[in-house]
Amino acid sequence: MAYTDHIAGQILAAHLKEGELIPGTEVGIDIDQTLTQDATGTLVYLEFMSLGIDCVKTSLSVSYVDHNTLQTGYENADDHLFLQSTAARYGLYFSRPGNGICHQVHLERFGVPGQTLLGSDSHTPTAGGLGMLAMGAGGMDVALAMSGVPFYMKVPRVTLVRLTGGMPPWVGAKDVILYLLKKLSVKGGLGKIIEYGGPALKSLSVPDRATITNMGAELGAWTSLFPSDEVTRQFLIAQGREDIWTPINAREGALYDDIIKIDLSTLEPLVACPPSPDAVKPVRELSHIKVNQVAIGSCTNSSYHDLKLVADLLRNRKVHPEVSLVISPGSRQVLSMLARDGSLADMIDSGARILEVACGPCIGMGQAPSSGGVSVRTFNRNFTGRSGTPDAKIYLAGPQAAVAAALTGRLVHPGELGAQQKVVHPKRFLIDDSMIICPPKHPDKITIRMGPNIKPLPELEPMPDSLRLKLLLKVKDNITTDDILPGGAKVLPMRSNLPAISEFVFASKAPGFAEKAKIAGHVAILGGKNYGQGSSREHAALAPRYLGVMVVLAQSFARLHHANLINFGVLPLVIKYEDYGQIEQGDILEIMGLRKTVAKNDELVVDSPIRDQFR
Ligand code: MIC
Ligand code: SF4
Repeated sequence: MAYTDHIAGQILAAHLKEGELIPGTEVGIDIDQTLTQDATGTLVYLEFMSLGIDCVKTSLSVSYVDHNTLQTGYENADDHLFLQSTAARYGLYFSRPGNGICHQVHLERFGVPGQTLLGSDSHTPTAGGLGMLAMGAGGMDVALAMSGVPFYMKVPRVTLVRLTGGMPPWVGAKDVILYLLKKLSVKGGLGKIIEYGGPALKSLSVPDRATITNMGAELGAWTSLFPSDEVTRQFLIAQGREDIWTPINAREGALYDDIIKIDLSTLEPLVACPPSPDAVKPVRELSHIKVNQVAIGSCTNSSYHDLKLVADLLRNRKVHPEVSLVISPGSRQVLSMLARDGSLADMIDSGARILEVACGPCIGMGQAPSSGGVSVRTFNRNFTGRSGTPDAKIYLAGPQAAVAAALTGRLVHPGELGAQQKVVHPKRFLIDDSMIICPPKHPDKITIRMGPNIKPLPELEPMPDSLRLKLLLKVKDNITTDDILPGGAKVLPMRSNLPAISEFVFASKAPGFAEKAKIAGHVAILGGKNYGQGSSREHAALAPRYLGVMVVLAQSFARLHHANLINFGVLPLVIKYEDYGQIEQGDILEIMGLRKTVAKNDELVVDSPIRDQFR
């Protein structure tokens, strides 16, 4: 059986530019579409400009504004203008602030089954819900893809998740992915594509599928994929885009590296406990937990279907007096439809606080919980500090359990709300693309608008052949990019200003890191397993590099961060478990003959003048 029998293999084969489809080997693939969002996008377009290309070479590229929408100073507003002008200048579509979260809008308006999508955001795999091979990447890789260069990746192994049975009441798509996270952990998808199949597929709508592929990012997988079938076709008809539908299915007898079977009828409502998306427990075991805040939205659970369900559950009920319920719809299409069918009024009447159509609290753009507060969120990440409150406890749940928490003030089984209503999928979504600006006829006449917040890319010194490094920080397993470089309303506006943002490197895990690094000269960091999990933000590689971090040693790296480290000249070195125990914070490390060894892909010797030798 060939690699090209499953869906992943079929799409990869159709886009293969270089190499052979043998798992573990490197191939170059053609990218049809790209997406960027504002928090990573400013750097992407600075990088694209430095390539000297006149116009994007992809069949479609979209620049979204959805993260940095809180305008407490001029910075974010200036960045929006820069992004709007670069989109026009280089032939991209521009989705204006207020139009929605990139992944939700892309699914609604742009995704194409069977095509490839590369996005400067780790949740780009959301479009896998449409049968699109969609992957997150560092901004530099996206800039190169926009200039027509293939995307280089190691051919992934492919896991099949075979779905059977029907979901019991109060169970939803979020519980499917939470179940998988519990089973596989945040490292379980490394080096893999997760493909879905089985007879229960037809009971999962495209938004349901997109919830699952979205949070597949938390498994560490390259991406997740659903077939393109009749369900996909119906969704595209309702979006007025049936002309781009093509069927894609795994061939009879396709062979997978492994198969996981899930009988949906055995699932129950689940919740991920702080501080990791894989710390999953049944909600019924958590009913002793009192809740202060509930946040509904994010690219995981903010479709029309999810929010209609929320509104139906809130109708004629009131939010618990000790809970603040905030709702951020995923797109303008969703919000406008909720407004028209009365759902928005049901939400408002219940006491919900309606937020802007954007990422919002998911990336700490406002709505930080109270000190030590408990927040139940329909989002995909609950890393420490990401909410903006370092000691808040964040639980991740589906919309049903989130509403139950908002109404009762506790983490309870949503069955406590009575019988579950059924939400009917719309035959036709409201289509109005007026907040998407098309590329102009004469892009060469566009002037790029660079406010004072946009600083040019720094010149970095080339990697020397030998290095003497101070190991400034030793950390444990699963260090996130939020630990390395936090998000939030205070730090995110500085994404286009490297000197300013670098002051926040490891700000909460190791206060004073930036200061110490600046005086230490060349610096190394030691991590455990899965170093750099989470976001695609290349700032988490570039800002430490700017401070002098030349080498990161770890037992293993998350894929996106590993690529970003290489792109910005930081050497990611994989070390053995035994060596991790022997290296201590404060050690001096020496590496000789670096260039030749790296070029030959050989083992590097790291010496410690005071301690033993590490390999
Ligand atoms: C996230 O969810 O962490 C983000 C913010 O969307 C990031 C991108 C970024 O850091 O700008 C991601 O997931 O890649
Ligand atoms: Fe935005 Fe949150 Fe989705 Fe990241 S995970 S794209 S911050 S909604």
